[in-house]
Amino acid sequence: MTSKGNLYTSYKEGFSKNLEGQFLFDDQGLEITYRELDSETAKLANGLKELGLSEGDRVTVQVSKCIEMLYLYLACVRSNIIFHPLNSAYKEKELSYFLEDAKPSMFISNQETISNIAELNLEHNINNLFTLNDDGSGDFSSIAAKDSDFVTVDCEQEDIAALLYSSGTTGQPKGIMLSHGNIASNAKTLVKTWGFEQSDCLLHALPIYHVHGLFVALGCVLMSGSRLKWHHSFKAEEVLNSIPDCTVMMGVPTYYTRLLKHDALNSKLTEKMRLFISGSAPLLDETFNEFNQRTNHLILERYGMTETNMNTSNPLKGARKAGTVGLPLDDVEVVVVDEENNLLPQGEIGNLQVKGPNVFKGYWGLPEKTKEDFSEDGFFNTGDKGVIDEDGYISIIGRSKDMIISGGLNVYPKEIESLIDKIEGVQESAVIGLNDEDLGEKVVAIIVSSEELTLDEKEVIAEIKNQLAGFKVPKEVKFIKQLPRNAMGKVQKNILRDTFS
Ligand code: MLC
Ligand code: AMP
Repeated sequence: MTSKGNLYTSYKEGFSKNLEGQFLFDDQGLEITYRELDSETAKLANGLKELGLSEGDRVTVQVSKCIEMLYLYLACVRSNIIFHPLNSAYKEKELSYFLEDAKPSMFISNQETISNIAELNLEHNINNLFTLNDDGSGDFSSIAAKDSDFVTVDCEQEDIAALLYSSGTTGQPKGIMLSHGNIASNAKTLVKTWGFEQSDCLLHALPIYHVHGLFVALGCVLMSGSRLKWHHSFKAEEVLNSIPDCTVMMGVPTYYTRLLKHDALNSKLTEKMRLFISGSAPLLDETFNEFNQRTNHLILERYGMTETNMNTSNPLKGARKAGTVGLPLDDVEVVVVDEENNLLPQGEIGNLQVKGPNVFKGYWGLPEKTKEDFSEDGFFNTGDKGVIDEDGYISIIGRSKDMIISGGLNVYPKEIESLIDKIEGVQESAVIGLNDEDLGEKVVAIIVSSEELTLDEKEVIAEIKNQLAGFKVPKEVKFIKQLPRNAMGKVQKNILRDTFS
């Protein structure tokens, strides 16, 4: 039976030449070959079938980064079941929203979350609940069947492989439907663009609940049959120790600024490395230059987003220009347009739009919103502002969306403002991103409090910390008498940024 449209089939085409070779290893003695990967994911896919899951069902997983999660991702892909990963930092309120919206047939999380699931009062009933704890314990292991033969499901390239949520300027987070074809085409293009070969070894310290660590990093390895060195999370000292074992590293800019703080980072340490790639947030020129001085490597910056996978990249061979995100990938079209969707000439700043096989199928259950974000000629409006230089290189100049990127994670001010506004004593608030040496941008809350009640920074931070994932919690709170507003009554966040930076 053929299964040409299935993403796993494309992955397997890439790694089948190295079936007996190593796929993954770590410093604790873990080693997995491609054959093991193939049979473990087959057992899990058989298990999902025995539990009655069928094509198009959602499987939500909220666990720390672990091999089981990686197996589950591939088992879902093989079964044409939609994989829905969540940041393990999300708190109850955030979690309930995702579970109500995605309506999964299966949810896997740690013991505490699964035990408390009744308290979420979900309207949607989840038939299959499994536990997987940080130490690997839990009944997740009972899902896998004994049979390690599984014929990867034949499906259309258009079928949805994964659902990843991202918020927006207004409203609740939206489920981004990524198809088998979106993920496969992008991974294939990246393998070619970045010259991945079987002899490569990727340093993998990224989380696997986002496009970057899940599709870009894993995709390049699987499609080229190369290896990866697995890190549970990014810890600079551990990553430095792994550099001599690897040939490629992918990271957000914070990874590079943190590595630069260590004297051990030098050209001797990185001599076997052939490529350092950065993305998910802007890489500062000074980071690019300092990294080059210390290691002789020019970090290759690329640009993408959850809705589109990767769009542009500085070249493997050829000039890597600091402050730019490079050229459109081979199969991706990038244009800069004005507010009326008219194409702008080279050198003018405008809205960045993209088109290609990498671009998502739409927002889960939101056809109208999907339509709004695409132009009539099928380009997706990224919400980023950009400009193209005389050599075709693109620079991201800013964002039309009100979004903060902290350590590579997106934070939407509205979500935090609406919680702050509910705190007794708060009249109104504005949440902004201020430059931060470590995180790129840090979340800062500006509050106008009522005269009768005195509030302090600690109280506000504690209140938000109770309700939202840690990366969204303001690092600082400032109190002012009045928010600056324009003639339309809109808060002028640029003035606040200038005042407090
Ligand atoms: C953790 N914390 C953060 C944070 N991550 N605060 C702000 N921003 C972040 N990104 C907080 C925690 O809540 C905690 O707070 C404290 O920091 C320590 O937690 P930690 O888990 O030990 O943090 P740390 O290991 O330092 O993590 C920072 C990080 C990590 C930068 C290493 O966030 C990370 O790996 N980021 C990468 C994200 C990523 O993969 N993005 C790609 C998105 S895909 P407290 O108060 O409890 O101590 C995408 C598309 C594309 O954008 O183009 O790629
Ligand atoms: P996400 O919604 O997490 O996928 O984040 C995507 C957003 O991250 C993009 O729309 C950009 O604003 C930003 N981004 C990703 N890569 C880069 C980069 N190299 N430079 C600047 N911004 C980036």
